[in-house]
Amino acid sequence: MSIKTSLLILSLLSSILWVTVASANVNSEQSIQPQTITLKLQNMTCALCPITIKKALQEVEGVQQVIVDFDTKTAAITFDSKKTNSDALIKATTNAGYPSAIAASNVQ
Ligand SMILES: [Cu+2]
Repeated sequence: MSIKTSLLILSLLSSILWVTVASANVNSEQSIQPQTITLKLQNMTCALCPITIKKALQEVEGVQQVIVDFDTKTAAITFDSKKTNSDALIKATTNAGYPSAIAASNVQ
């Protein structure tokens, strides 16, 4: 086998490897879709409570969207699962005076 042929084989092998790694990256990025959870909140008593809760949640890094519903006493939160998690969100509402628990989640 000539040096030229071995080099060709080597570069072919490395490009195959590169493609494999690249497609693996695409797969893992697809699995990092924004996550959404719904928290059931305690202590919501007045119209200002949702504002306080929303502020507390928005201060958590990675939180993208917060929708607090006073009637159902829930907060729907969209967040980057690489930056935060449900535990941190529950902690944020609890620290603000509103203990919460997960009511629904798309997190597997
Ligand atoms: Cu209130």
